[in-house]
Amino acid sequence: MPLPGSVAFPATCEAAPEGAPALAGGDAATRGRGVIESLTRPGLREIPSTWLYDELGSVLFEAITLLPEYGLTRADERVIERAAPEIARLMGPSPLVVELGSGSGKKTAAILAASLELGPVDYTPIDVSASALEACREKLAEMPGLRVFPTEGSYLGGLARALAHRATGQPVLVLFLGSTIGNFSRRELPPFLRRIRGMLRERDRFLVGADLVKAAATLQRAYDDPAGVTAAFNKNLLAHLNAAFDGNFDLARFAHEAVYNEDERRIEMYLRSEERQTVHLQALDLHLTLERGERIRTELSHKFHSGELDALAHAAGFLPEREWIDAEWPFAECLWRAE
Ligand code: AVI
Repeated sequence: MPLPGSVAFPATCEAAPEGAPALAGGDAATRGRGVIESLTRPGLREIPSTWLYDELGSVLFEAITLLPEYGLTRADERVIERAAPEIARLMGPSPLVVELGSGSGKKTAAILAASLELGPVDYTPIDVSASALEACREKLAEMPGLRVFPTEGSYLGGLARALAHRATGQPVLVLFLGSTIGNFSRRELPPFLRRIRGMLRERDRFLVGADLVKAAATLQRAYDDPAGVTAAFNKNLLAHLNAAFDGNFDLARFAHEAVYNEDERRIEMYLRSEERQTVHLQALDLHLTLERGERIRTELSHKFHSGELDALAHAAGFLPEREWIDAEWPFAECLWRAE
């Protein structure tokens, strides 16, 4: 990322939630099996959304965050800026801040700066992208009193490694920003949150950013922008598969589709086959015949109600402590305390 900066790989390893981003690295064979299983699933062809993020995919995602139609990232940044002093105060001096899917660490600077007013801070950005971590380290290198420990890998594996280095009594703040929680299926999100909680100690905190429900037309434009950046981001997933598995997906024969599913309160992204075609992924020994109009689902992006977020916190063993909402683009930053 997310990626969100760069979100990572995938739905098939470590906990394997359907449609979930960045849970794990995983070896090539495991990743390949995941692709075969999801692409050939009867009734719903799917490719885990983590395949959206290779080097170009991460750059395209960064471009999405600048689109006038995609208000999410700017809302996230605004709320964090506003909430940072209070979060720092609640955490107290010298915390360990761990960020899941840090990307370039742009949003986090406000929290770190507020915390540094109270004393030194340890910061562990976790991301699957080495280049994003390097950018993050460079960006934050100038902050006096900040020690940065970039960790390449999955969310949960990276968090376990970061926590192994916490000093005695050091308070921990885990950040999960940018509404990456929305990219998990509703079924798989609660166990993921419980696993995070299980790794924390009482009074540690978890800051979660979540995009809220808003007008369907607004969401539709955000995920199907007129400049076609999201379409390029979506189609690049096929190029990523081609490169990984010696495939021959022809991107020109697919169309980007983003639909807001009101019942499920989520954007669903698809790639629609524009004609009947057979695709070959040689390294997987997979021949795939797609009918004209047949769709492959590539991402879910859930939108939340604020009460629903509180329920998720309680179910995972957290106490919702504070919530900040952006006035311009409904987006919530939730601070949950482990209890
Ligand atoms: C990373 N994630 C929170 C983004 C979202 O809004 O669900 C990914 C994205 N997909 C299309 N546009 C942005």
